[in-house]
Amino acid sequence: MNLWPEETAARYRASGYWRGQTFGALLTSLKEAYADRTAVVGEGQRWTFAEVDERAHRLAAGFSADGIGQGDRVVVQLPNIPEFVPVVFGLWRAGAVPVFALPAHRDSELRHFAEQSSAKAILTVGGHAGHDHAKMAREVAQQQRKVFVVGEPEFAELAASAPRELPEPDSEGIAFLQLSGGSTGLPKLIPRTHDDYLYSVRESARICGLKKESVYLAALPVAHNFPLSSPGLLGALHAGAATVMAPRPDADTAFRLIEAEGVTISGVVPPLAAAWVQAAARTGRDLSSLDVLLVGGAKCGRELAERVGPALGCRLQQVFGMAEGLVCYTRLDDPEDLVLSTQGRPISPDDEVRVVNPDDPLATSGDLVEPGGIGALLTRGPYTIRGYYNAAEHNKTAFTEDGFYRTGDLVRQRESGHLEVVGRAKEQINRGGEKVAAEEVENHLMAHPGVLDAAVVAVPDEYLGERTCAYVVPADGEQPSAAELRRFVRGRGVAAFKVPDLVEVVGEFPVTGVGKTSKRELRAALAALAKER
Ligand code: J2J
Repeated sequence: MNLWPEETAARYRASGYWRGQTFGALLTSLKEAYADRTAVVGEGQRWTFAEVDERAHRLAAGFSADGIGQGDRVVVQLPNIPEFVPVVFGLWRAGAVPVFALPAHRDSELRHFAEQSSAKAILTVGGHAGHDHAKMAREVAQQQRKVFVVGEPEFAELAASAPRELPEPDSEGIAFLQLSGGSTGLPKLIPRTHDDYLYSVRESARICGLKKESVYLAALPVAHNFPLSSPGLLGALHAGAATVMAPRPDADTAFRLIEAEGVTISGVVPPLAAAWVQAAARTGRDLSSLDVLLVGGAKCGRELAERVGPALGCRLQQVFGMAEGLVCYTRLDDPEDLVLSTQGRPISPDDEVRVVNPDDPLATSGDLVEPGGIGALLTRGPYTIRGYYNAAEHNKTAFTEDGFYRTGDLVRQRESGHLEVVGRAKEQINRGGEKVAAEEVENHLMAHPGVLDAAVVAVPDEYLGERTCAYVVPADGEQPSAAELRRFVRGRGVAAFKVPDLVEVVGEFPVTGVGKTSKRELRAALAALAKER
């Protein structure tokens, strides 16, 4: 595993970024400071910091008695329910390492996370949004891994365990594994430490103006890096503020909760922001408590940016972040033009940003473009990883030799340091904030006996920004239909957002001169063609 070089780590400690605190210890100090204040609300529950703390202590003891201890990975697949909080802190206190799956993930993905992390257990709910998660987890776990199901009697028993002292994990060790959006075959796991993540959480809470009176609405699935930490659930907890768990992110649900709970801040992806903006015009709900709306995960165009504030009666804060680390925010006191037309500037004065030659996928930190020019974004800093988990081969190209992460984003940097995201060099489709790796979907398509070759590209979409289009060349004598291929991909057990929106079955790839040499060039040519249509 690549962590930071010791010299760099020493500098991050000396600068006060890394403070030697674990998440378990953080919760203890939050309980002391905010005992009777509400920490989390949802599903008819309302738990104070003291209650969350006690539940997390009991769960930690229960996990530990069940053989989950220091360094053990546990795949966590939970929707936005209050239990998310004590469960995750309980795992942290037991020394375990949550692997954060999204509720949308299906068996092939869950299996991949479990295998890739050598997980000892999978923790999930019975059912959610019409899907039997417990059944899926048991099928994936087989006899090799434990399965914990929130809501089942065995879990209730575990959650009632008598609290006991457990050894503190190392704050510079891995706290959890996040998922990468991915651009190659399968999502990579991102190792985040207590120290590095807590730094980003602490600063995010400050930059987004969170205080103990704030109320954060978790609209997006809370295991994702954005609603988890930008400033998200953890930022809210850190500030002593309450988090309201929205079961769904639609405007009706969100507006009902904003009114009922006096929500002051939330974070959404651009298509959701657009839906909220539209719905605000005809809602009967009182949204006056809402002060800040963060928009990010995909580019928020200027037109949408201009509408957010007036429509929702709040301030817009753009956020450009990644589970690998770097998070940029427009600041609440930034001039309007920067807020509307950039995706913000980095959290830390020690976030190093390099804008390099966009034509060379292996450009190094020295290959700078002229100031203000468009280039590929490289970054390293006190909360950006130096390598994916168990991925030595991939790490050779995903990072430069001097430890910069190749984000795959094309940006332009203003003199103020603010970044404008202008495009992408990675083989990924950003479907309204949900990331789809082209190669992953191509591999699923090519598993179909009627498919010779496939290339998945982004096509512009009015609502989502981008949708996926799969160009498919059939095998000799075969003619699979688009519907059959979409059904096939779905049947492989993948998140619904990865099923190609459009499938074009073609005799050969409709571009000449490319295709046999590099899939990258082929995708670029197909994407250009799809855009013209
Ligand atoms: C353009 N592209 C953006 C933006 C992310 C906060 C917010 C988002 C994420 C996230 C996150 C973008 N404009 N405003 O982790 O803490 C694209 C970029 C980036 C990739 C990362 C957070 N905000 N993106 O989206 O790991 O391409 O994190 O590299 O899912 O999303 O995706 P992810």
